[in-house]
Amino acid sequence: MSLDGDLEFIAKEIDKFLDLELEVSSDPESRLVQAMRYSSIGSGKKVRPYMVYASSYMFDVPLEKAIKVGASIEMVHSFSLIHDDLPCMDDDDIRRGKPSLHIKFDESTALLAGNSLLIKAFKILGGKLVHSDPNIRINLISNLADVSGHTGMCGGQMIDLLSTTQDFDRKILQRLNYLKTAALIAFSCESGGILGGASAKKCQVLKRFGFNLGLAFQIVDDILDIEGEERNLGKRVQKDKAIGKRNLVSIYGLKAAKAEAQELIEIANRELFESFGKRSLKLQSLANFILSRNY
Ligand code: GRG
Repeated sequence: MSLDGDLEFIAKEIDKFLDLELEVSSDPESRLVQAMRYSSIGSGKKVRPYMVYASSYMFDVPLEKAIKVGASIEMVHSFSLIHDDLPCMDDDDIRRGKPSLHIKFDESTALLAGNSLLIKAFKILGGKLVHSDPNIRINLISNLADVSGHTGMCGGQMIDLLSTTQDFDRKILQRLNYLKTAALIAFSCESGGILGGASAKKCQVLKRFGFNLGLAFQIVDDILDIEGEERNLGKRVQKDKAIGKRNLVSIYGLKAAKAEAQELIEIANRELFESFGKRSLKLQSLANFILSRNY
């Protein structure tokens, strides 16, 4: 199947799974579930679940296990977008082509929906159907915690918030991208190896691929903030400059930033191919898509 077809298939499988997990009831609190569904089902590229699927494919991990892990990661990602859009963070009114959750619902519900998606992600990873070996489940849970909290995404968001008022150098901005974006992507790429019982060395190669891919992903995201179209991206553009946020693109310039993203993808794909050969082609085509994406 083509990458487009594959991506569409995985997005549908993730939506199906989330639809079952986030069941709306007649309970008085069901507005919260509706909010969780609004932000996680039926929109978004679902590239992180795709990374779980593509790395799982390399180790013959059954699809249903990859979908559960992919959905957990997507829930954490959706949480981060909901909170990122809040007025106290990036203050964005459009996300994934529709009103941000706090606009459609309200700020308090958005806060709770983000928290609940984050918590539900760990509940799913703890389930026996993810893997019969509890050590593997604990490994997945521990890794997801590391890349989501202060040692990952939240830590990166802290630097991001500070970057509007401080003149951070290239090294600190690289750390920002590493924590805020690349850590979760690295875990998504490594998770197929963990699920498939691959050696520590093989998992390390997948993780390294994911870090390079994640760093490129954020550079492309910052380039699209300058060159992209709101109707393709489904979110506001030209935001970073407007609020004086420094990032790697603003300090490198567009041309050098594009070259950097391309080099990161070339290194990532080369190293992956050297270790895994043709089995890694799905992950490699995703990497190429991330470099050339316009949404
Ligand atoms: C605990 C208050 C609190 C915050 C959570 C907000 C936050 C921590 C982290 C921000 C994470 C963030 C927004 C990172 C940027 C990563 C990024 C480039 C996201 C866009 O990902 P895509 O393009 O989006 O995959 P879709 O919509 O396709 O899923």
